[in-house]
Amino acid sequence: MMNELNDDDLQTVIEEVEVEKTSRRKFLTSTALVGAGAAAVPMSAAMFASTAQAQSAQGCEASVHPGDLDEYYGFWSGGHSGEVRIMGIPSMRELMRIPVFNTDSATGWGLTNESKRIKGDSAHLLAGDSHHPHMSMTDGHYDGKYVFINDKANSRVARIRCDVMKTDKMITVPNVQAIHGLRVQKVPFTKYVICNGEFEIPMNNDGKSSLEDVSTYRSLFNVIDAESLEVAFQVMVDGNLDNTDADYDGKYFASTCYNSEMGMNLGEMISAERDHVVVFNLARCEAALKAGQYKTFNGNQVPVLDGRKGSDLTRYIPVPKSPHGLNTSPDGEYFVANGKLSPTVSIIAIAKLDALFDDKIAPRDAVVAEPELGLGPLHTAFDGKGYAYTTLFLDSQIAKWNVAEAIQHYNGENVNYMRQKLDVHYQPGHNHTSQGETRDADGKWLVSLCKFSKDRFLPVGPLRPENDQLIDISGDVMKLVHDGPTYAEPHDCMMVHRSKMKPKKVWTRDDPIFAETVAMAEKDGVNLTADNKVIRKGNKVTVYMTSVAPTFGLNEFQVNLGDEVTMVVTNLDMVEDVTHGFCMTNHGVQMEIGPRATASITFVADKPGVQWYYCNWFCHALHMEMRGRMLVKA
Ligand code: K7E
Ligand code: CUA
Repeated sequence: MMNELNDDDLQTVIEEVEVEKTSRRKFLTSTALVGAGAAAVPMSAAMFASTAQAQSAQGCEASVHPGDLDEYYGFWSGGHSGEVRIMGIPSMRELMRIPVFNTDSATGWGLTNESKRIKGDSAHLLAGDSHHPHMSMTDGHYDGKYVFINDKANSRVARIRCDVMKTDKMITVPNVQAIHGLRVQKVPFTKYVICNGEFEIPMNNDGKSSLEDVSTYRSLFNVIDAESLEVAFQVMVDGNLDNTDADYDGKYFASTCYNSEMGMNLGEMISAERDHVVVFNLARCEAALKAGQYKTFNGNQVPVLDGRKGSDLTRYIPVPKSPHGLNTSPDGEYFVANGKLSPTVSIIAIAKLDALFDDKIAPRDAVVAEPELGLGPLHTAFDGKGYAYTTLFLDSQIAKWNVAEAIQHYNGENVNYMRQKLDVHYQPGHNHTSQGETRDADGKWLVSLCKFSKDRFLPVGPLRPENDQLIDISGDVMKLVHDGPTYAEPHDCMMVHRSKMKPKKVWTRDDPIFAETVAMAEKDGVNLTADNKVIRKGNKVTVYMTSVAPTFGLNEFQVNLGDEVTMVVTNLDMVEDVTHGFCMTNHGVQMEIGPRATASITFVADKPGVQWYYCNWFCHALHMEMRGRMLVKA
């Protein structure tokens, strides 16, 4: 085993990596060669097949043949596209997109009445910036139930129901601006979703209190009930918050804080040598809440606890310098804060936090190591075998290091905790290991979400894709096995074994996502799975219509110019994979109606004459014929 690498071994590893790089370059100049270096090259289907053989000969399992299923579901954020994507791992095939904070033309997300109800007070917002998708857990294991995701752009949190892979709840978090880091309580179960308010603002941000007095600006840590998606409470802190994670004991949450200086421009924000990690004591927060020790702001009822320096609810652990990622090791031992402007990460021993909250040790005594890894450490992932993998943004590398040995080194022992530095392409932000944020970290795959692809793909104009790289970490040496171009901007991802997931194949008629629409039909005396009816109330017209491939229940219906029309379409097909669409031409009206689902959309019939509607999800050989006329009388 190469588990204990000495310096010479490390040199060998580095040389191997160099050889790989060189052979890749050769490959690029002589296309006839499908050689050893091919594993690191963007692959065509043919190359995929031929390297698959080469790889299986080496025992690498990166290839998934046509028709074969992936071992893991990956949930990728879509950054400022506002969506979430489902990837298959290890194939890196994009399996599905889940519109969340964006507006989606194919599914009608943001346009349908059901999606508008879910978006609630932010139904009018058409854009978002999704960063951190994380799955609910039970006892530190993914439970396949929900994925939660933040919207930095509009201070929102949304929930995706994993049985149907659709967004089913959304909240705009009050009293904060820019929800950034988001994670879930891991133990005993995900009662709470935790997330950080990043930008600091006056607590009563009504434009009447001082706008200039920066000392009154605060940011808040937010604790959200995972079932109701309501804010349970918020905690006021000093500085602003960046990323966060939870322990495996159900006791503590921790967040990195950059800009402890409370600077309002770049120079001020990065002047201090140290910022901090804020640790939140959940039991003490809940007790303070119960005891009524909170205030409210901005005219809403959300309780805000005071967790500023000196509070009993929090501890501030100084770490260098503008730390970014915060990651809990899957053995539950450590919080790791990634230094960003410092070449180090800071390892905080969770076992010492009880003593810290009892004031038996000083904050810095909770730091048990500060290994130097390279330039720009942003995020760290774990393999469950004692190794950590840290992205080095400036070095464009992943550093693999041994956690226990980093601690020994900090204690003065002469050990080399660094195992390998692997070039990635280029400038990685987040990385994530298969199930690495749970007790089931299995040390098989590492994904590096590289912010720049530069020369890795055919040029596509000034705007280039990013590059999500798949790295095999099952052996002693990390091996890059796949490049995956992505559109803006997966910040973060997580990978869950397929055994944990139980997605439905068709909708059930009692699904809460369209329950309100069903209730409306009942009030109108309409049986959605049987009736086709037009109901007029004043100038509001509701059209109830079934769909069975390849026909709609109504070939035509009539309205008056200027009527407000609500289409309620129910898909009666029971066949898996037969989704219908409804599109009213020239009206910007489109939506998906999945098998056994109901969907509705409202618009104004503002064009006279014959207006064709059609099915825009390919459902049948006679899909083109699946259409009808709205007759609009002027
Ligand atoms: Cu891009 Cu997690 Cu928002 Cu780091 S964050 S890179
Ligand atoms: Cu129904 Cu296409």
